[in-house]
Amino acid sequence: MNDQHNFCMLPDDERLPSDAKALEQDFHRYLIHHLGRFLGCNPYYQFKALSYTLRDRIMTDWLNTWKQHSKAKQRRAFYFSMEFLIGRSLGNNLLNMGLSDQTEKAMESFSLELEELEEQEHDAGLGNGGLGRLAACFLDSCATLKLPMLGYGLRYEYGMFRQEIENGFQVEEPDQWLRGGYPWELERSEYTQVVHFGGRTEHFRDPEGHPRARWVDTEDILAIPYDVPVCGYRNGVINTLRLWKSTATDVFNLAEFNAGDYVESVAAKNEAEHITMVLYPNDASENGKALRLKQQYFLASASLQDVMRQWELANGQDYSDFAEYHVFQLNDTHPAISVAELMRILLDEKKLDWDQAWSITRKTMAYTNHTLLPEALEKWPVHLFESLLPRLLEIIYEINARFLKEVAMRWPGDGDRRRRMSIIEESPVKSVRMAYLAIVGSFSVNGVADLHSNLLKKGLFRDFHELWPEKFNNKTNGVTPRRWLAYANPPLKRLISSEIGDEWICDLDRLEQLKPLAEDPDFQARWRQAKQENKARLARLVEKECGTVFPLDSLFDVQVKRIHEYKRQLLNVLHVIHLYDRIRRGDAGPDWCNRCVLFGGKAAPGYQMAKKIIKLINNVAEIVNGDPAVGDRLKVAFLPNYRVSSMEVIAPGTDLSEQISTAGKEASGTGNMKFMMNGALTIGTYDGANIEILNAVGEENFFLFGLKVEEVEALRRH
Ligand code: 26W
Repeated sequence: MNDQHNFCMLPDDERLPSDAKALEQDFHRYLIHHLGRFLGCNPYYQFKALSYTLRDRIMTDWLNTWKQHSKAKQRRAFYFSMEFLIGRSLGNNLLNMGLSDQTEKAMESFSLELEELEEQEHDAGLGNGGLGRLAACFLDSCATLKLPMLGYGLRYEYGMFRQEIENGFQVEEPDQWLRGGYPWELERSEYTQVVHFGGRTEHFRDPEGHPRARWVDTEDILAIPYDVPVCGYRNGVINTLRLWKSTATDVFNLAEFNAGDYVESVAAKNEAEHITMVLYPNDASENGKALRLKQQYFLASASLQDVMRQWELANGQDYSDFAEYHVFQLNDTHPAISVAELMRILLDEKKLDWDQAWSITRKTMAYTNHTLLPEALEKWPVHLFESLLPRLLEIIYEINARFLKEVAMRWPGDGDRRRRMSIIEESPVKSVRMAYLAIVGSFSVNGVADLHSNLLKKGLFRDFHELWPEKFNNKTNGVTPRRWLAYANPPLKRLISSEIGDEWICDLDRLEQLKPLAEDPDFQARWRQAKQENKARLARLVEKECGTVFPLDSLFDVQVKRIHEYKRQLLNVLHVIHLYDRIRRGDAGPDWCNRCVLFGGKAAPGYQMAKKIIKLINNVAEIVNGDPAVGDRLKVAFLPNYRVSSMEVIAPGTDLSEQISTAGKEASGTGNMKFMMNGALTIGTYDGANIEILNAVGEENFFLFGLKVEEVEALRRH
């Protein structure tokens, strides 16, 4: 019944005190009375006690923000993503809540180190890489900008696998991120939704004679939401990331049950839990995997039903101006089935007619494309839709029929174009082109960097750009300065703030004010000091994880990202071999610059070439580091299990950022931005957001090399 509608905003005196003393008391109470541990217990429980202590202080703003966003006629945005690469939350939330100092003090009274407690937190690794981390950065930025954005995702039991390196090879281990309990989530089972699969459809006319459809004999799965707070930067706004967990309905097949095989009937029921069991660890494609399609529909259906529930609480069944107050941002094509699901709910459940439903859908759906790789453009075989989502397939066919009429009006008789643009690909396997469903159903389609968006308009989506040029736009990626500079790089944060104040933390353009200091010898010395501290921290991590000593006066040359042929880790390691060869043949002259080359990144489990590259890097590291003739002139290391919390240490400690993808392949990149804002120099190709970074910092601060997109295409044609 209640959805926080029945009480007004919490008054200020509802807030808990947040002085060091109060934090100490609550930490102590949680540890003893809630977790039943003594002070000298395993630091993991101290981390949990501190997290609960902080979470208590998030609740008032969280409730008030929710209340604020639930008002009638409040325009809201919803970010639908199969991936949210959150990483750790404790340090980030302390920073954004402005409680770091008093917490540090509170922990000192127990002679505990805050940083050590933060290390106890298991990364929430609910994503593969850039796309998932961008989603998390966007949520942070929307909260800081006070934008009412609600994130919808999946609460995978197992996130991105843990990467072990055994004898130089990648080995995947399950990610047990929930084993100790996730202190930040709040179960909201009162908002459970039902999601349908399978079954068949029936068509009939309703009392007013309108054609209607119903989806019957379905297997129903429950979707239970868990809310994770998203703290704005010291602004009283706590947005929400709502993650769905799948579970079996409590409906039992009595026949089976009575037959006495109770255990089997319970076991059979619980395959429903598998939908959100594991994140797909590929960042290329999962075409054809039924479970992946189930995950996508599960996310779309539970989320849209939840949005309608909230709308109806404040506005009743009146959908006439629903579109004015909602935008659904589709993070790649993974949630694109939302276009058809919104239509299904509006048609079959809210009893709207097609044109009304389609008008709402077209005004509320927006699609972000993150990749130019053809193999990442999702296509689902029609036979999968027929068995899993028959009602959705009918709707997709109708969307396509109406769309192709529009195409035929615009280009009469152009059969080839029809085939090219159809949402349904007829051969080799009859399939649904999810990117086309997303484009046809959206009012906006954006790429994630200037070059990328242009390549979409000229290439991948050329036909659609000719039909709807106004739909296409660019939104170059960004990264949150809170996590990636203010939190990750304390020495540089202090230096910057000592010169230009703190406003840059929420308004990064203010870094321009540092320009006059670029030539100031005192500032340069303090800047180098900060870099040295960060390099020492990174060197400690490398020594701990790889057993390799990185001398601090060497150049730290870093490439960390998912292993892909287009990202060209191979080119990088061939350069390392070249350097080694120069040393061996006595060509490391007086101007030689000692260099430590660091690699990191996971390979998709099935990507054999990527796994071979990891092995090669480890082999080269073994040879180079083991050769007494090399000394400190060259060191190589492959850091295992690269993840968000690794990058928080790596970016600040890097001198040279390797961004060397084949031009035209990296849609944008976001690591390039994290390195740059932490003071690394970039060596890179004219690709993705590198181009915009180059334009921003000037050629003298960017080591550009390699072919441009046009040259690559020309070379490929020979
Ligand atoms: C399993 C299917 C799948 C397919 C593609 C999962 C994930 C993807 C993503 C498109 C891969 C990805 O993360 N793309 C990256 O998105 C970043 C954020 O926009 C960009 O900065 C990177 O250039 C892009 O490779």
